[in-house]
Amino acid sequence: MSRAKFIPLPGYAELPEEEMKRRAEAFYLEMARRRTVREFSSRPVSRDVIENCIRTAGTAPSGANLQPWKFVVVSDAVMRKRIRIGAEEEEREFYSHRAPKEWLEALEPLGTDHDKPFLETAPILIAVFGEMYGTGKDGSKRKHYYTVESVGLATGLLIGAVHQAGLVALTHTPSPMKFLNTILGRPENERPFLLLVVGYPADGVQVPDISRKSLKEIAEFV
Ligand code: IYR
Repeated sequence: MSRAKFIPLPGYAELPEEEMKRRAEAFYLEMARRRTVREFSSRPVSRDVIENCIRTAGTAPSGANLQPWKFVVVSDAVMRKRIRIGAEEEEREFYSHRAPKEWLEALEPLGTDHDKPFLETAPILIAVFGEMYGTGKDGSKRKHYYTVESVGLATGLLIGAVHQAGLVALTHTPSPMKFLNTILGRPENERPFLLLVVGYPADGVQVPDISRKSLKEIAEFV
Protein backbone atom coordinates (compact mmCIF):
# COMPACT_ATOMS: atom_id res chain seq x y z
CA MET A 1 0.00 0.00 0.00
CA SER A 2 1.24 3.49 -0.84
CA ARG A 3 2.30 5.66 2.06
CA ALA A 4 1.81 8.80 -0.05
CA LYS A 5 -0.58 11.38 1.35
CA PHE A 6 -1.85 14.27 -0.74
CA ILE A 7 -3.14 17.75 0.05
CA PRO A 8 -4.56 20.51 -2.18
CA LEU A 9 -1.83 22.61 -3.86
CA PRO A 10 -1.26 25.34 -1.27
CA GLY A 11 -1.93 28.94 -2.26
CA TYR A 12 -2.22 28.42 -6.00
CA ALA A 13 -4.22 31.01 -7.92
CA GLU A 14 -3.99 31.19 -11.70
CA LEU A 15 -2.82 34.59 -12.96
CA PRO A 16 -4.38 36.38 -15.90
CA GLU A 17 -2.02 36.03 -18.86
CA GLU A 18 -1.11 39.73 -18.99
CA GLU A 19 -0.23 39.69 -15.32
CA MET A 20 1.81 36.55 -15.88
CA LYS A 21 3.79 38.23 -18.65
CA ARG A 22 4.38 41.31 -16.56
CA ARG A 23 5.61 39.26 -13.63
CA ALA A 24 7.85 37.03 -15.73
CA GLU A 25 9.47 40.08 -17.30
CA ALA A 26 9.76 41.96 -14.02
CA PHE A 27 11.40 38.95 -12.37
CA TYR A 28 13.80 38.53 -15.27
CA LEU A 29 14.79 42.21 -15.16
CA GLU A 30 15.32 42.04 -11.42
CA MET A 31 17.49 38.93 -11.67
CA ALA A 32 19.39 40.31 -14.65
CA ARG A 33 20.52 43.15 -12.41
CA ARG A 34 22.25 40.67 -10.09
CA ARG A 35 25.99 40.78 -10.30
CA THR A 36 28.66 38.90 -8.47
CA VAL A 37 30.52 41.37 -6.32
CA ARG A 38 34.02 40.89 -4.92
CA GLU A 39 34.36 43.96 -2.73
CA PHE A 40 32.17 44.22 0.31
CA SER A 41 31.37 46.77 2.97
CA SER A 42 31.92 45.54 6.52
CA ARG A 43 28.46 46.80 7.51
CA PRO A 44 26.57 44.10 9.37
CA VAL A 45 23.42 42.65 7.85
CA SER A 46 20.22 41.75 9.61
CA ARG A 47 20.08 38.20 10.87
CA ASP A 48 16.33 38.08 10.06
CA VAL A 49 17.14 38.70 6.40
CA ILE A 50 19.73 35.92 6.30
CA GLU A 51 17.36 33.54 8.07
CA ASN A 52 14.65 34.16 5.50
CA CYS A 53 17.08 33.79 2.61
CA ILE A 54 18.05 30.40 4.00
CA ARG A 55 14.40 29.48 4.47
CA THR A 56 13.98 30.28 0.79
CA ALA A 57 16.93 28.04 -0.09
CA GLY A 58 15.27 25.29 1.91
CA THR A 59 12.23 25.42 -0.37
CA ALA A 60 14.23 23.96 -3.28
CA PRO A 61 13.19 20.64 -4.74
CA SER A 62 15.50 17.79 -3.77
CA GLY A 63 16.05 14.14 -4.50
CA ALA A 64 13.30 12.16 -2.73
CA ASN A 65 12.64 15.38 -0.77
CA LEU A 66 15.51 14.47 1.55
CA GLN A 67 16.72 18.10 1.59
CA PRO A 68 20.38 17.15 1.76
CA TRP A 69 21.75 20.60 2.58
CA LYS A 70 23.22 22.47 5.48
CA PHE A 71 23.89 26.18 5.60
CA VAL A 72 26.46 27.29 8.13
CA VAL A 73 26.27 31.04 8.70
CA VAL A 74 29.58 32.49 9.80
CA SER A 75 29.66 36.03 11.18
CA ASP A 76 32.31 35.57 13.87
CA ALA A 77 35.40 37.57 12.89
CA VAL A 78 37.91 35.02 14.20
CA MET A 79 36.18 32.27 12.26
CA ARG A 80 36.13 34.39 9.10
CA LYS A 81 39.84 35.05 9.47
CA ARG A 82 40.52 31.32 9.79
CA ILE A 83 38.43 30.67 6.69
CA ARG A 84 40.37 33.35 4.80
CA ILE A 85 43.67 31.78 5.80
CA GLY A 86 42.43 28.31 4.77
CA ALA A 87 41.02 29.55 1.46
CA GLU A 88 44.07 31.62 0.53
CA GLU A 89 46.34 28.67 1.19
CA GLU A 90 44.41 26.63 -1.39
CA GLU A 91 44.05 29.53 -3.77
CA ARG A 92 47.76 30.31 -3.72
CA GLU A 93 48.39 26.73 -4.85
CA PHE A 94 45.60 27.00 -7.41
CA TYR A 95 46.83 30.20 -9.03
CA SER A 96 50.54 29.33 -8.91
CA HIS A 97 50.56 25.55 -9.66
CA ARG A 98 47.30 23.67 -9.75
CA ALA A 99 45.31 25.52 -12.40
CA PRO A 100 46.17 24.73 -16.01
CA LYS A 101 47.02 27.71 -18.22
CA GLU A 102 43.69 27.40 -20.04
CA TRP A 103 41.77 27.75 -16.77
CA LEU A 104 43.76 30.82 -15.72
CA GLU A 105 43.11 32.37 -19.12
CA ALA A 106 39.37 31.72 -18.75
CA LEU A 107 39.45 33.54 -15.40
CA GLU A 108 41.31 36.58 -16.73
CA PRO A 109 38.17 38.64 -17.49
CA LEU A 110 37.13 38.27 -13.84
CA GLY A 111 40.36 39.71 -12.47
CA THR A 112 40.58 37.19 -9.63
CA ASP A 113 43.71 36.11 -7.76
CA HIS A 114 44.66 34.26 -4.57
CA ASP A 115 44.00 37.25 -2.35
CA LYS A 116 40.57 36.93 -0.69
CA PRO A 117 40.14 39.95 1.63
CA PHE A 118 36.35 39.77 1.22
CA LEU A 119 36.33 36.67 3.42
CA GLU A 120 37.17 38.98 6.31
CA THR A 121 35.51 42.19 5.15
CA ALA A 122 32.06 40.83 4.37
CA PRO A 123 29.89 40.39 7.46
CA ILE A 124 28.47 37.01 6.49
CA LEU A 125 29.83 33.86 4.95
CA ILE A 126 27.34 31.10 4.30
CA ALA A 127 29.15 27.80 3.93
CA VAL A 128 26.86 25.52 1.95
CA PHE A 129 27.29 21.81 2.52
CA GLY A 130 25.69 18.84 0.81
CA GLU A 131 24.91 15.84 2.97
CA MET A 132 26.29 12.94 0.97
CA TYR A 133 24.22 10.66 3.17
CA GLY A 134 21.84 11.22 6.08
CA THR A 135 22.33 9.97 9.61
CA GLY A 136 19.53 8.56 11.72
CA LYS A 137 19.27 9.24 15.46
CA ASP A 138 20.88 5.85 16.07
CA GLY A 139 23.80 6.80 13.81
CA SER A 140 22.54 4.67 10.91
CA LYS A 141 23.27 5.91 7.37
CA ARG A 142 20.47 6.89 5.02
CA LYS A 143 21.13 7.11 1.32
CA HIS A 144 20.65 10.51 -0.31
CA TYR A 145 19.85 11.01 -3.98
CA TYR A 146 21.01 13.74 -6.37
CA THR A 147 22.73 15.56 -3.54
CA VAL A 148 24.86 17.82 -5.72
CA GLU A 149 21.95 18.74 -7.98
CA SER A 150 19.70 19.41 -4.97
CA VAL A 151 22.25 21.59 -3.23
CA GLY A 152 22.87 23.44 -6.48
CA LEU A 153 19.18 24.21 -6.78
CA ALA A 154 18.99 25.37 -3.15
CA THR A 155 22.04 27.55 -3.62
CA GLY A 156 20.48 29.13 -6.70
CA LEU A 157 17.44 30.04 -4.70
CA LEU A 158 19.66 31.36 -1.90
CA ILE A 159 21.52 33.62 -4.34
CA GLY A 160 18.20 34.84 -5.74
CA ALA A 161 16.85 35.51 -2.25
CA VAL A 162 19.94 37.45 -1.21
CA HIS A 163 19.63 39.59 -4.34
CA GLN A 164 15.91 40.09 -3.84
CA ALA A 165 16.60 41.24 -0.27
CA GLY A 166 18.88 43.98 -1.61
CA LEU A 167 22.21 42.47 -0.64
CA VAL A 168 25.04 41.26 -2.86
CA ALA A 169 26.87 37.98 -2.92
CA LEU A 170 29.87 36.17 -4.26
CA THR A 171 29.95 32.46 -4.97
CA HIS A 172 33.39 31.45 -3.81
CA THR A 173 34.76 27.97 -4.42
CA PRO A 174 38.24 27.56 -3.02
CA SER A 175 39.39 24.18 -4.21
CA PRO A 176 39.63 21.83 -2.41
CA MET A 177 37.26 23.03 0.30
CA LYS A 178 37.73 20.29 2.86
CA PHE A 179 39.32 22.83 5.24
CA LEU A 180 35.80 24.15 5.85
CA ASN A 181 34.83 20.90 7.57
CA THR A 182 37.77 21.28 9.93
CA ILE A 183 37.30 24.95 10.73
CA LEU A 184 33.52 24.67 11.09
CA GLY A 185 33.56 21.28 12.81
CA ARG A 186 31.25 19.68 10.27
CA PRO A 187 30.71 15.92 10.18
CA GLU A 188 32.17 13.76 7.43
CA ASN A 189 28.86 13.23 5.62
CA GLU A 190 28.81 16.95 4.81
CA ARG A 191 30.74 17.94 1.70
CA PRO A 192 31.37 21.64 1.12
CA PHE A 193 29.55 22.89 -1.97
CA LEU A 194 30.51 26.54 -1.94
CA LEU A 195 31.03 29.55 0.23
CA LEU A 196 28.52 32.33 -0.34
CA VAL A 197 29.93 35.68 0.70
CA VAL A 198 27.06 38.03 1.58
CA GLY A 199 26.80 41.68 2.51
CA TYR A 200 26.50 45.21 1.20
CA PRO A 201 28.72 46.21 -1.71
CA ALA A 202 31.75 48.38 -0.94
CA ASP A 203 31.25 52.05 -1.80
CA GLY A 204 31.87 52.65 -5.50
CA VAL A 205 32.31 48.95 -6.20
CA GLN A 206 33.03 47.98 -9.79
CA VAL A 207 32.26 44.70 -11.50
CA PRO A 208 33.80 43.07 -14.57
CA ASP A 209 32.50 44.33 -17.89
CA ILE A 210 31.16 40.98 -19.03
CA SER A 211 27.85 39.97 -20.53
CA ARG A 212 25.35 37.14 -20.49
CA LYS A 213 24.44 34.90 -23.37
CA SER A 214 21.25 35.82 -25.21
CA LEU A 215 18.07 33.75 -25.07
CA LYS A 216 18.88 32.50 -28.55
CA GLU A 217 22.20 31.16 -27.35
CA ILE A 218 20.88 29.41 -24.28
CA ALA A 219 17.49 28.08 -25.40
CA GLU A 220 16.01 25.98 -28.18
CA PHE A 221 12.28 25.78 -28.71
CA VAL A 222 11.44 22.58 -30.53
N1 IYR B 1 38.42 29.42 -6.88
C1 IYR B 1 39.26 30.44 -7.46
C2 IYR B 1 39.25 30.43 -8.95
C3 IYR B 1 37.99 30.68 -9.62
C4 IYR B 1 37.45 29.68 -10.41
C5 IYR B 1 36.31 29.91 -11.13
I1 IYR B 1 35.61 28.45 -12.34
C6 IYR B 1 35.67 31.15 -11.06
O1 IYR B 1 34.50 31.37 -11.80
C7 IYR B 1 36.20 32.15 -10.29
C8 IYR B 1 37.37 31.91 -9.57
C9 IYR B 1 38.88 31.82 -6.89
O2 IYR B 1 37.88 31.94 -6.21
O3 IYR B 1 39.62 32.78 -7.13
